[in-house]
Amino acid sequence: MKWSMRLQAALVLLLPVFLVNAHAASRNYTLYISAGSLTVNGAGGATLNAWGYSDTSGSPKVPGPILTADEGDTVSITVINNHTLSHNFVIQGVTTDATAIPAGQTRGYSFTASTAGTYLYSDTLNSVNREMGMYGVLTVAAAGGANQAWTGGPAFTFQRTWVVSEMDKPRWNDVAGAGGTVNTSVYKPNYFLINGKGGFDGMGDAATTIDGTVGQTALVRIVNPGQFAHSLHFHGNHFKVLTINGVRQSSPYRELDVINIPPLGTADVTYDLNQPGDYPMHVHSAQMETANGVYLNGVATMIHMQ
Ligand SMILES: [Cu+2]
Repeated sequence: MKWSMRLQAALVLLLPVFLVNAHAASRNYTLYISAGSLTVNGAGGATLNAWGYSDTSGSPKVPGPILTADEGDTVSITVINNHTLSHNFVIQGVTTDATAIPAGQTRGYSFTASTAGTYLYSDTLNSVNREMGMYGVLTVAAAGGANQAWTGGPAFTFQRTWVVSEMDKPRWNDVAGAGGTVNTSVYKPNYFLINGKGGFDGMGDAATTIDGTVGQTALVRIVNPGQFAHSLHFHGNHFKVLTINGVRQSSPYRELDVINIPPLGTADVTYDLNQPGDYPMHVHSAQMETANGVYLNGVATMIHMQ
């Protein structure tokens, strides 16, 4: 092959890469707000009244679906309120329109995903709406979808998103679900969730567990839409703290084995898979390892290294 032909072939191969990077995509999402239920299985488990966002009409998801975009993408989100109460939709640090969406109404949101990171979306009208399950996560990847925490930032092999939260079934979910008025001065949550799951469900959930081979790095995006702080303890290895509440930390990154995420807080950490074995990740509060006071349940997952 002549050099000119080789050059031409190389250019043809490279062209799509440049096109992908040069042209940000448009992302369109539709979220439906509805009332339904959330079942926590296992010891002390129960079915709770819940409200939430979903990508399908019918029943809520707790948490809502993970919305994704790459840095530079244009994102359009349509929120359809199929519930009997007003709600809203705010992506913390990204959107500012907190207008209530009345029952039966629809509202649109549009923005450019300008900064890679992890963002909480929720209903900000009142704490009851959020407690009932109205929250989820937007993840913005590095430009072009690169496996980097941000463009040019620390690299990872795969990622997980952990949403940690709590619910007070007798005082909040039962009351709000029955159309009553919650006395918000008393909050004694008795259900503790990771990605809407408790105990063995969270420990066995493929979308939640860190599962890979030695030498890989997991990016873990942690979001707390709850009203209690959650202290997450990783066994097996320390992790590096890359961001706290969207603020990028500087290298060398702090290495910890416990991270405390306050209400409405977020953090991105990387976890290097360094030794074969199976290790837990749980919260360092005994109460949060229960469901309705019964052990073992609550916020937990597993780290599997091969
Ligand atoms: Cu521990």
